[in-house]
Amino acid sequence: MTAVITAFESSPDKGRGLARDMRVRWALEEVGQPYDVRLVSFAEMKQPAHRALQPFGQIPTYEEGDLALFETGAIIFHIAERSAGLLPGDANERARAIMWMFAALNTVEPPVVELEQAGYLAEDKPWLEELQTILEGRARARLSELSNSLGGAEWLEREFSAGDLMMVIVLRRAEGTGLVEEYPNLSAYVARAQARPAYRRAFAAQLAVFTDR
Ligand code: GTB
Repeated sequence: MTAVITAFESSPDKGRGLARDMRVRWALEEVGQPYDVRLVSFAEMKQPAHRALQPFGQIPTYEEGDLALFETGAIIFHIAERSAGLLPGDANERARAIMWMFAALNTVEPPVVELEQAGYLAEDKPWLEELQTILEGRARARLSELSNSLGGAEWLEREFSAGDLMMVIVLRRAEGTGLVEEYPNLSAYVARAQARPAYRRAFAAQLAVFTDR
């Protein structure tokens, strides 16, 4: 049964691969699992039919046979658990790869997204600049800690895993802030992941949604 994911019919990022279907596409490409995509408009995402799949009215969703999932962490964990390529076979190494998935989602992504969102949620507020300085400091602290942890290694653990996939996607969300570039090992880490054939196929597929119309 071919999995079906949902993605923006018209992504605000214009195909830069920043919307969250990109991470699911990438995971599917890494394990070689074919998938179909159902594009949804903003209006459709808020309709009962889509909310039955995703209670918060968001993309992406994942459907496969009787199974319907939302939340990219859960979707990628599900994909990674069932096929080789994203989680190590050794139980302890597997646990650490999963730990990095959570670290990406719970520890690194929130300050990165808060910084990004301040710009438009508070764009007309006189205290915006002050807030941005605070949020930038918080995001920088996390990236600095991540940079120290990665050091000169190629990946977060011995081999590439779903933890790296999630972390790289989160770091890409900081694009345009210049923060990742402050840490050459993080920049190189992102570039290394982006050079993976699976990443390139996923990126091309989501870009085609934008360019093919
Ligand atoms: N925690 C959920 C998950 O990981 O699955 C979050 C899902 C989510 O945030 N989905 C967003 C969405 O559907 C799209 S990806 N938003 C519509 C809504 O909430 O009404 C977030 C996103 C959107 C656009 C850009 N961009 O243009 O750069 C980047 C990221």
